[in-house]
This record gives sequence, structure tokens and C-alpha cells, in this order.
Amino acid sequence: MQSGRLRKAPENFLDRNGLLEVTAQARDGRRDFLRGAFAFAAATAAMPAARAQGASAPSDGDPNILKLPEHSTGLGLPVATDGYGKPSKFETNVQRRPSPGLTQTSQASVSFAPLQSLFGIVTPSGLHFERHHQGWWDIDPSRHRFMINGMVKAPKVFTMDDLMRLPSVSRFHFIECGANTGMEWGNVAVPTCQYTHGMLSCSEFTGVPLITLLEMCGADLVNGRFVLAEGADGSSMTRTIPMSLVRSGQVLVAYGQNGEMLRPENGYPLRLVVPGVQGVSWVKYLRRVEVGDQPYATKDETIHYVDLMPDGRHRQYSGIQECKSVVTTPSGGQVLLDRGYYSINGLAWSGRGKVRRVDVSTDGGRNWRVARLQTPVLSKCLTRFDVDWAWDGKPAIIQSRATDETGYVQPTYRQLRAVRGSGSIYHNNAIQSWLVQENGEVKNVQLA
Ligand SMILES: Nc1nc2c(c(=O)[nH]1)N[C@H]1C(S)=C(S)[C@@H](COP(=O)(O)O)O[C@H]1N2
Ligand SMILES: [Mo]
Repeated sequence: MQSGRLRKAPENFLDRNGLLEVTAQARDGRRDFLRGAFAFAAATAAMPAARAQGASAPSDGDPNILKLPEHSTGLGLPVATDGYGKPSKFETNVQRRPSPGLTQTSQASVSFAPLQSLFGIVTPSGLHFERHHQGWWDIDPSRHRFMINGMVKAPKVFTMDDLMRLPSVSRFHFIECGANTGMEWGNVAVPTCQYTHGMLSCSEFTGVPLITLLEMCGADLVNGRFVLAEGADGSSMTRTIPMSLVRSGQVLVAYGQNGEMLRPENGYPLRLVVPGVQGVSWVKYLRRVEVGDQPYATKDETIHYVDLMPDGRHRQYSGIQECKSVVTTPSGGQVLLDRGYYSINGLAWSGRGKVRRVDVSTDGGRNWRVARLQTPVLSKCLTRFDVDWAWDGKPAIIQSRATDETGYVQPTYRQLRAVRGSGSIYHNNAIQSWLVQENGEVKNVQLA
């Protein structure tokens, strides 16, 4: 069977103005935003790579094979031309991006990871999504201090050297902002999976289990049922973490990310890693942990990060990121150029443990097929899944539905709204639908 070709999502070829236009059209509910995007790209002639890919070889042989290119005959560049390597110049459009018009300032804002362009489960550090409440800093590690106080026998201050001398652990975990997919509570709001699901990333984190440090300070682990974590930036980010999670050994005081030090945007030189819990609790620029006997009810857990329920009350401390998944190929903004074979694939995750199973539908949820889970399948980590599909050129609605090891099944929008209403910002883990139209354009849709 013929293998289908795919045109990439608009982020891969549009410039800033083009993206502004596409996103504005999506917000206005104009369903022609994709056509607009491609018209824009054609007008600015920004798609030579896509054209070249699509061109079939002439009958007298492919010049890409027959004519030896310079790189096969000449001398390449020397070692260490670049002391810290960069991606290929052909990949420069793969970037984390802010959603145009989403926030009023660019310091209290968010950039979304380009999920539609990534493979496997690890997010390259330079593409990790960012969420800052008051801008980011590149803090001098020699002057950074980390204090433990509260219900402890001996309060202590650690330098980075103190922390990095201790035995460390390295673990792969996802981090998802509680507000991920939050724009979609009411209806379709953004065109591509970078913006619907891109407040999500996954890294190997290295650090010291917080429990080790608490024990060094003689913390009261019986009456001290909570800890408060505090950041050193101007946002005064403070969050309550239950001691049960800390005692499990999973909460890390981390300095490493994907084999090197944390990136400044992600909390250099020190951040809390709280596996399975929403991003806001992963306090960056971590400077203090206090042990206490009750939740601290800080601004970021009473005014923000609460869920407005249909009865008008707010749900608090709903920190765990429930089981969720998204198909990244095909996804919004991409175009299927041929009928034939496609590998549907995407990401699944759960804040409660491992993903047990992912089902994929191509007919809007009437029929489901079990997807392959690619290895490794790790706890509180992204899992890559895929399923084979032959597109017959007819409209198709692609969905994925994840189940975690507790047996919890990712809900439909109808099921989620029955419990949560649609007044929330946070914790939207509904099944995502992508409509493949007859002309091959893939659109973000929600089924009634
Ligand atoms: N000190 C500090 N920590 C913080 C924040 C912040 O603004 N300041 N933002 C929080 C939020 S809301 C999220 S989603 C994550 C985002 O982490 P990232 O920027 O590394 O993706 O960091 C959390 N920790
Ligand atoms: Mo967040």
C-alpha cells in the first residue's frame, strides 16, 4: 500500500504574522483558518522544502542521487565549530511559542512545546514549555541557598555544592501545567496541538530526594503532614505538598535535566520535581522548604489553581494530573496529501502511575483499536503510542483514549462536563478529536 505524505502544521512554515493571523481566525471561530494559513505561506513563498519533498523524481533519474552534492566531495566543518551544538538550520521553525494574545505581558505568560514535531518521550531542554508568573532569571549558583525550616530539629541552609555532593537519583517524568488544554473548556479555541496540549514536557531529572534532606534536618515526619515550597523569583511562588508524597521518595530537589544542569527558564539552579502533580507545584528557583502540620492556603492554592464546579463552589488542592492522551500525528494544522498508509501516533500520561493502555478511534469514538505502547513505559512519564491506519480519503475523526494502571479511563468532553461543568480553567483531560477532512486538512473539533 502507498504511504501517505503529510504536510506539517503551520508552526513549521509560518512566520510570526502568519501565526497571529491563524490563531486570530481560530479564536473568531472561523473554520477556514487553515486555508488562510496555507494561502499566507504560499503568498510569502515560505514552503520550498515542502514543495521539494512533494516533487516526484523525473523519469531520467533523480538529480539528488545522480549529481554528487558538495557535502559528498568537499571538506566539512571542523570539530567544536560550535562549543554547544544547535539544531540543523532546516529545523529552525521547531520552537516553543507563545499563543498570540493569550496573556497581557510576556513575563507572566507561557510558551508551548511543539509536540507535533517531537519524537519519543523526551522533550529537548531548549523546547521545554515555559510558565513564568514574573519572568525568568539566570541565577548565580554560587550565591543560591536552599533552606529547610519549620517542624525540624535542626534547620539547615544548603549551598549548591552541599546538595551536589549527596547521592543523587535520575528519573524520567512529565510535567504538565494544570492549565494545559484550559482554553478548550468552552469550545475549540486554538488550531494545533502545540497550543491545545503544549504545556506539557518530559525530561530526565537528576537530584536528591527531598526526604533525604528532611531527614538530615531531623524533620518531624509524624506531625509534619505537609511541606511548603518557595521560589526565589518575584512571583513568591509557594505551594503546599503533602508529606505522603515526600515520604514516598518521589519528590526531588533537582538540579539536572536531560543530562545537564537545569535550563534557567526551567528553574536553574534548583527546582522541585513533584511527579504526577500539576506544574505549579514544581517550584523553580527553589530556595526554601518549610515543614508544617496543615496546608498553607497560599495565594496560588486559594485564588488560583482552584476548579470552579457547576454548583458554584471551588475545588481546592486538586493537584494530580489525571490520565490523558493526545494524537500528535495527524493533528490540527497538518494536511494529509495522499490516501494510504499513516502511522497514527501520540502521547499518553497519568499522574497516578503507568499508562496501561491506549485505544485509538478513526470514526469519532464508535469503534476503537488498541494502540501499541512504545517502550519504555514508565510511571508518571510520557508514553508514546502508535497504530497503523489506511486513510481512504473520506472524512475521519481521530481520537485517543488512555487508561492508567489504576483502571481510570480518560473521559469524553460530555463525561467531563457532566461532573465539572465548563467554567474551569484547570485539569481538562478530555479526549481530543481531530477531524481529517476530505481535502486532507486536519482540524481541531469537539463532538457534542
Ligand atoms: N518560582 C517559580 N516556580 C514556578 C513558576 C513560577 O512562575 N515561579 N511557575 C509554575 C508553573 S504554573 C508551572 S506550570 C511550572 C512550569 O515549569 P517550566 O517553566 O519549567 O515548564 O513551573 C512552576 N513553578
Ligand atoms: Mo502552571
